[in-house]
Amino acid sequence: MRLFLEHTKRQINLLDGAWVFKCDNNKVGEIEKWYDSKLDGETIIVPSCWNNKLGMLKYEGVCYYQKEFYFVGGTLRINFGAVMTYAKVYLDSAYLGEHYGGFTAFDFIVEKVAEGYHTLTVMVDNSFNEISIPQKKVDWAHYGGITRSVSVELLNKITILSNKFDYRLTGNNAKCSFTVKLYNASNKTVSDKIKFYVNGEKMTEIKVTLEPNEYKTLKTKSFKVENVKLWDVNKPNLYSVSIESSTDDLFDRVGFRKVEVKSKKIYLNGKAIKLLGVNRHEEVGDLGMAFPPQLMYRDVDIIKDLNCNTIRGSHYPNNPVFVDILDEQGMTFWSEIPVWGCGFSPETLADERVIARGLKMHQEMVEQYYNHPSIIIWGMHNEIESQKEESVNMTKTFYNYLKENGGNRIVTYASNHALTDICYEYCDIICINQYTGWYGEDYHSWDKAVEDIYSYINSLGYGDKPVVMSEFGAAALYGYHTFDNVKWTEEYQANLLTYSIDCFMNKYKMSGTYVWQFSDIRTCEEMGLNRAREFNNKGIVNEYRKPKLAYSAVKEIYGKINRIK
Ligand code: ADA
Repeated sequence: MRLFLEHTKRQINLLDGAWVFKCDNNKVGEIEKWYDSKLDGETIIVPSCWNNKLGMLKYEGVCYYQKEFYFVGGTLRINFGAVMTYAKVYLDSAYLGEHYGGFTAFDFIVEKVAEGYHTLTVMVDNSFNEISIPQKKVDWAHYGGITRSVSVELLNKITILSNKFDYRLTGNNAKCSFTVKLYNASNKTVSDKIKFYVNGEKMTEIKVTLEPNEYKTLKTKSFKVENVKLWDVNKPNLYSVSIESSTDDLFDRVGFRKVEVKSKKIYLNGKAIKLLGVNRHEEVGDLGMAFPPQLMYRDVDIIKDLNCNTIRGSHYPNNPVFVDILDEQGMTFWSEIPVWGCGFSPETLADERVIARGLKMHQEMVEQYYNHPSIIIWGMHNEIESQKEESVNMTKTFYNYLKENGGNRIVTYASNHALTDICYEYCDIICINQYTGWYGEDYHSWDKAVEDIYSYINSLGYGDKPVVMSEFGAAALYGYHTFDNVKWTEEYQANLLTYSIDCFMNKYKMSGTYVWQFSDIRTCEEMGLNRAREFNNKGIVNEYRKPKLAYSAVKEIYGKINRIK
């Protein structure tokens, strides 16, 4: 699902709604071939997390999902928005394939499907092992299920499977090209003319001939779009781009903008920008990570009211609908993959299988989110042991891939080893997670801590890289107040955040801050007892978006910084 129609010619059947669901506690589903017959289960609504079924809050393991649908016959494409975390998919008992990774879309194309009723069965597994990404120790709840939309499509002759739109700006003139992946869905050779449009105006066309069921990736010759209106913070100028064959089309939206990093600063469209943001998990109350689109709008409204110009999608690719909203609201975004922190041992970080899996997640993220103008930062990983040799290969591999393939974006990672990190070579901006005043000393010692950070960075010769505080904050229990400045109160959190942001932005003129975090989120037992309610309580709103005192404190200081800029 997107905020606009991606296809007008293609016949699409959304399979959201009631599915049959059965928990496979004893892992007998594969042996008993549950995908081979009608699943004898209960009803679940897709998309959702199975954790909000009573009794399943902490379920980790396998469940089966099944749905019957009618298909007119021909070449079928099945799309999954996201399944947490591992999926094996069957159509009418035939195995179609698998996908690992809970936060990106995947699809299967099946040729020569007969007209009539068909059964789709999905085995979903959210358990962990030594090469899981993330690992079991992670600071969010272990959700499972089909968490984003599912659809089936009829593909007809030459279809357009994907579109990557590239441009290079000189002033307000853009030199552009499309790279498209085409597929011939018929069992005959087909010739066709593929037409490419920007805002409805035809820019170029290509004649193609594809053999039966052939895939082909094509890049158009470049063309100019003159006097473009740039996409910017609060100026979300979007252009519609589309590709058309005789039998299919594909629509997307792009924005023209330029991100640069030079002499300690981040520039958007030639102007230095201070990133004022929050970290946000795509998680809400009892619904977990199957986040309803209307509430996405509400979150963005709240975050705009907070005077932010950026959001970090901690710690995984967010629903494309959310990123569409940011595109059309002029809010910048940091998108990352769930290689999260202390769950990964140094050996795991060096494990080629983990690096390959992480790289695949980056590839999927780049392919699926490439055209979004709001994404100005790719995040490689978060709080890994980047002070240890074992992290270097992973960081370098991810960095090289993203620099080469990620488009005009900043590439970085969030380090919690500010004074010992050995990977700063592989990032465009240095991003620090540090909780002075919460886990560590008094927050009044931030000034010294920041000076130490700068002197370490300078000593390595990276003094020219902008520095951003990608996480800092304190927990506060919603509604817990005091006359004294003590931990867990709303007052303490508000005071700590005001002091910290003032120190980072006003005193040390850093390039940005991302408060940890926007809302309280459910977490897991592995995080231990300092997670009261088994929640990460560092939200400046609670899990139902009720504001804590810190909300108005951050709003005030971000508002003032915005005004002086
Ligand atoms: C880390 C981590 C967050 C969260 C935070 C905290 O910085 O990246 O996901 O766990 O710590 O609350 O301690």
